[in-house]
Amino acid sequence: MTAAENFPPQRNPKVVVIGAGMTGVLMTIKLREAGITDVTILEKKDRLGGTWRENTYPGLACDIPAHMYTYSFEPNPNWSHRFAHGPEIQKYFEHVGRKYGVTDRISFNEAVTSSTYNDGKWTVTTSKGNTYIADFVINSTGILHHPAKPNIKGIESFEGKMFHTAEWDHSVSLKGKRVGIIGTGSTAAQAIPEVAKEAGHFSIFQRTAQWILPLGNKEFSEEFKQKLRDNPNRLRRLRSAYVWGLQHLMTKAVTGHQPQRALFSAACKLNLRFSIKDKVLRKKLTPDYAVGCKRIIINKTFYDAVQRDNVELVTDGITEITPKGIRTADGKEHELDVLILSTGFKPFNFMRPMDMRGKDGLHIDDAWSRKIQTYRSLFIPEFPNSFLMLGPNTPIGNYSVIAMSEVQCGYILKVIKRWQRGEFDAIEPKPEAVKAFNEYVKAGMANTVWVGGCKSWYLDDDGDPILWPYTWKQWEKEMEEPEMGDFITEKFPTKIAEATAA
Ligand code: N01
Repeated sequence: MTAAENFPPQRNPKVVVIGAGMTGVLMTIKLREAGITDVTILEKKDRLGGTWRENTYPGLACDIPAHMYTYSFEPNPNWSHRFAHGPEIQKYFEHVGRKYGVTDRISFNEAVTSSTYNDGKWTVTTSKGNTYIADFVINSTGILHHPAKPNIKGIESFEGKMFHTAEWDHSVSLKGKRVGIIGTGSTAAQAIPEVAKEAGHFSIFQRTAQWILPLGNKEFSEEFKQKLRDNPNRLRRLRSAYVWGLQHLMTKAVTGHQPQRALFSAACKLNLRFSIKDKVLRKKLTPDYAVGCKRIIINKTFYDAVQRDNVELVTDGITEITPKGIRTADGKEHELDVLILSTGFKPFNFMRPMDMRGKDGLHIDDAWSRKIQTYRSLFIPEFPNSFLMLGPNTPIGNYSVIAMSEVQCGYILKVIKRWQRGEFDAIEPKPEAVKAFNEYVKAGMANTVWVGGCKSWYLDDDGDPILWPYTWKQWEKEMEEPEMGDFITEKFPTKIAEATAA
């Protein structure tokens, strides 16, 4: 550690954290641990938890092993299953929020309406009519929170009940009803087995088949949990084993490492071959793209569900939605009482529709009108002192977003620490650094499986994946220390005087 690093911080920045999901809670804890006390955390809803608060569909679970899907500083020996269910994860975040004194500091039901930058300061306004002035804004607004509803002819004419999986209507009973679901992605694969148990007749409208890795959701015994409680080393080892598995198998499989790719490919293909006996059904369920191109679905109940007597897999394209149901390309009308849209999310919205303006009034929609690009996922060019947690090219392919947020959090704190020392008042990436970063990311994409012949939410309009194309280790290493040569920094004399006077 250098002498400068030992020097006590001289300025206490005002920080606004937007969103109290997994990343916002984490960021608030870490800012406060770093001695940064002037932190405002704004949450549009009445509870923390983000995606785990929003999504309540039956079967909701996390496909990352629970002992790894935890903050590194708050391990949990009490997980009930290998892949924790949604309500249990929500409870975990609520527990962390209380334990670390975050919950009481969150301003709930306060949505940010605008954030505007001017000379080293952000002015943030909210739905409650409040205005906050901040030195830094941390956008912890999540990735998949804007449901994408399909633009299918006649959708507004449907006379039954219709809802998106992220807006599940629990007042609607499915018991004995004619239910339809559009989509067969990660969400649908979890919801379908549960809906199939309830529905009278269940039609699954599949546009594209998915590869499925058959990992069962083991329930942990009380005895096992007690052993983990009694022995924190055992809990650490379990977590490390999952970390190793995901880093060396899963993330390598999707980023161009052939042995791992072959392993996952074989596992998914054998799963399909041995789970589906009927050749016609198997053909319908066979994807025509490489394993991993779309997010690999981890599931052991989907194939059983599609083979139930009350379930029909419809692969003829949807031509329209009628008042009574769905019409497919073969002319058949599938009559439905309830239509579930499991049609995914708009992944490129990030913090929008917030009215966000950077230097010289530049609107975020204009900054990103041609292409969404950042520097190191966190910095939006011309939006100084603003960070975007889990931004584009964060390595999201089948890895824990908590681990990603922790790395990004460490990086942000290092930048803020330099501000505290008075090295600058404003920081943004140089245009050439943004260009170089995006070229570097793009260069790695050719080796990945995401460009393996499928359409997915991983790809932007140019067909460029928004993921990280290299290994997790490489990302972690590159995120260790901000490369200050990549930034434009500014000082504002009046601001320094103000801070010193304070
Ligand atoms: O959404 P998706 P998701 N007509 O975009 C279909 C995370 N997640 O909510 O493949 C007909 O993957 C679409 O068809 P196609 C995870 O990161 C995590 O399932 O485009 N069909 C597809 O089948 C995941 O990747 C967990 O041809 C239409 C489906 O709808 C992400 O969320 C659990 C259509 C959308 O699939 C999104 O998953 C759940 C149309 N007009 C989710 N429009 C964890 O366990 C769309 N489709 C951590």
